[in-house]
Amino acid sequence: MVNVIGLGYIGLPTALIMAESGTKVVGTDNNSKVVNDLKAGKISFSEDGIEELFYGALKKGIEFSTEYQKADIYIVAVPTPYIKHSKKVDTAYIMDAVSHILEVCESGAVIVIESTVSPGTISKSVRSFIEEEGYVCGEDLHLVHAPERIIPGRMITELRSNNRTIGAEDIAIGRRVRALYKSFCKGEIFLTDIKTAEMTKVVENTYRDINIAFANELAKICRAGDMDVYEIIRLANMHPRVNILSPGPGVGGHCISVDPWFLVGDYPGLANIILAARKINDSMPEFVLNRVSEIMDAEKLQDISRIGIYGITYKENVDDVRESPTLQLMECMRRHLASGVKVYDPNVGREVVENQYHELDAFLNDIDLIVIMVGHDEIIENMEKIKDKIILDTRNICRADAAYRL
Ligand code: SAJ
Repeated sequence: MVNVIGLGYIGLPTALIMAESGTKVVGTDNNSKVVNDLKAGKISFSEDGIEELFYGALKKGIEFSTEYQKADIYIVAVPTPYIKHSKKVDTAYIMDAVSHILEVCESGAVIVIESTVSPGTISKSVRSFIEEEGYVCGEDLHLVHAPERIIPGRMITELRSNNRTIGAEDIAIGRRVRALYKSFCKGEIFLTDIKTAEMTKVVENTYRDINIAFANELAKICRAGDMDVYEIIRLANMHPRVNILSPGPGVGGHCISVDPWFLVGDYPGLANIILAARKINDSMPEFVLNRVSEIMDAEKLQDISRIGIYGITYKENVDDVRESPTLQLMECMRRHLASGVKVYDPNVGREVVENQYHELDAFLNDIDLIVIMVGHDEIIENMEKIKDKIILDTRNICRADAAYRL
């Protein structure tokens, strides 16, 4: 039996896919609303293919509870933010989960941490805590790290197809956990030690953050030098060994904008490119605000309340607003005492900002300048509706001659 701890963006799809593939699974979350909703057949976020998976898992008998269970394998998929002042990983949610597991688990249980952590965390924090509680790791309990790699928007497909890395202290235990993941994952699963698996995961997200920062820096250089950054990246990427990502209004989400900080926090003075990349990406909302102000001057627009921000989520076609560039932009505006802009996102039903609209036509009626912060399919399909607006397109989804760009 597997007890999945944390039923959020990663834990829930993982619990569902394991159950659907025939493993007996109980999903546990300390948020009783999440658990009650799941028991009532409601999922708290949307994701391609998750409904079908949910029904498949229910048929196979998945259960949900606020209580930790007696299980052979525990999978911990809880958030790991960074501590704002030190930039180090905040393990509070993991430690809470592990202490609850210790209350119910039996000898021989395996604890698999899926949450992203900085290299050495599982040994320094989790292992030490377990041993302080009187257990012997490797005998009474086994620790494994199986970092998730799935991308929101394609989670279910990627759960089935991505290669994975699993770090274990004991090769036999690593093989056992690999067999569990193999029940639904067609990708290759590589076994290594825990610290290597921890570092590999952080490196993957840091690599992407640096690549995006490079694109964002190029956007700034090209703006200053009057060059077309998109055309330049397109042509440079024709080179067989160049693959530059796309500039944008900033980097959000709970992964790429968080994990690189762990290395900055643990290796200050060494993590230089990593820190610079974080700073560049974090500077993009301010850069967008400067572009808005330049465009307002160029278009002789004075009324801030006629500006509309399209998109609140951290990227296209998801409903997650964590660390979103739009929220960072709103914060920048507040600092500059600019208020009254209108905001709209088709995927965000709940009220998260002031002057938030829930209907595209009503939003468009009330604005002259639209700042596209997120390239949701909805706006790509409705380009006709914004053809008479002044457009700042931060995602390069409009025709080049129809919009201002970064
Ligand atoms: N972004 C750009 N330009 C790009 C690509 C992305 O500005 O060319 C922005 C996005 O708009 C978004 C942010 O970066 O604001 C992050 O989005 P993303 O799609 O790059 O990544 P995430 O955060 O949704 O998911 C990442 C993935 N990691 C890698 O691709 C290395 C995913 O595979 C991980 O599982 C996930 O982090 C995680 O949970 O760690």
